[in-house]
Amino acid sequence: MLDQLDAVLDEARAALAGVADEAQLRDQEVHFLGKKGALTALMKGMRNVAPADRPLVGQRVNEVRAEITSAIEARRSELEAARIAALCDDPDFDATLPLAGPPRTRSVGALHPLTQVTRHIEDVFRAMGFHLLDYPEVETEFQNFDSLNIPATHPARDMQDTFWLKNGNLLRTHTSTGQVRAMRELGPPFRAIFPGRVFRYEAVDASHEHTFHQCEGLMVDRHVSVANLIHSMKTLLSNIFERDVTVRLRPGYFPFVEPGFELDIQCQVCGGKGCAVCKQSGWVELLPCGLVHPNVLRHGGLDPDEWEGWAFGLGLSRLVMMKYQIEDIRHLLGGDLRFLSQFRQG
Ligand code: FA5
Repeated sequence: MLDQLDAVLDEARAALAGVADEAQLRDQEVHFLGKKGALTALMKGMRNVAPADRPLVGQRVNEVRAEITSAIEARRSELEAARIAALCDDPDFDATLPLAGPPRTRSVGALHPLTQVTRHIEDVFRAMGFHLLDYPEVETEFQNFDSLNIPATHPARDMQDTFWLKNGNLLRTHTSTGQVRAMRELGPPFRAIFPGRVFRYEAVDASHEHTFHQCEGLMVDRHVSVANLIHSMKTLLSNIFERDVTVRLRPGYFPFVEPGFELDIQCQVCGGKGCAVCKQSGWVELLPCGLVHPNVLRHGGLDPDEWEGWAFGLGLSRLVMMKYQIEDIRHLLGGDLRFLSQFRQG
């Protein structure tokens, strides 16, 4: 039995030396170590070995198996090294190409629909002489509330549920935080937009996210008018939708504007019939606005007897929903590529 084991080992070594590629190597692996292989066949003869000799023979079987296994691995490494060396010597070999399988198509990224619409808005307002500004998402309580005529005791603070940070700062609940910053930075007269992400601690549904996008518009001059504000908003909407959309203007209350308005758009998802997005009303709140409150101008370092302003706070995420008739706001930041790939351009 021991002689037979040595013979199998010698046979294996000779066979492995003659193996030319991985396929042949696998054949030999099966031939010597497989379930029906030479070593297994030998082991069946164990029952004929005298009981006293079995431990010794068993140990030798294990040694032979280990030696054949390591000889196979060594041969595998040699073959792989030889294959790579041959490739390196081949002048036609291109290491950047996939080695096997069908040719891969390159997947091309695309701008997120929110980014596309934001850029469109920026173009429209830049053409009308507006600055493009960018402000922090982490803000002070003063900037988010007090500077906008919303003192701590004001019930309007409850209108926007807030994510507070441990250090007393907060995640901005609206882009209006930039109003006073812009007044102080630019000095009047000026006109500016500041798009960005905002956060609210509120229940999420088809038209409400905890993280969404707004775009603030602000114009300060000696004399501004509601007519001018409405014209700017109409220009925005006609450029974005490139089709007629029905809107309505109604009075709205915000402590930082006086008078204040709400511009609603007829729901583009259901065509005004009523759905989950518009909560069966047929209308979606889109563009609150108004004339800047004198207290806000004062916080911006401006004399309200000398300067006037108008502002709007566009619900940018909702605008994207309306433009593309998206039936749930949660698709926007959900990260599902099947959804996003629909907005690939060109
Ligand atoms: C504001 O945030 C004011 N800062 C807007 C403003 C600016 C008024 C300047 C006057 C002058 P409001 O909370 O209504 O207002 O939000 C503005 C818009 O953001 C809404 O009309 C809506 O389109 C959108 N919006 C509000 N909450 C959510 C939400 N949870 N998810 C998605 N969009 C929202």
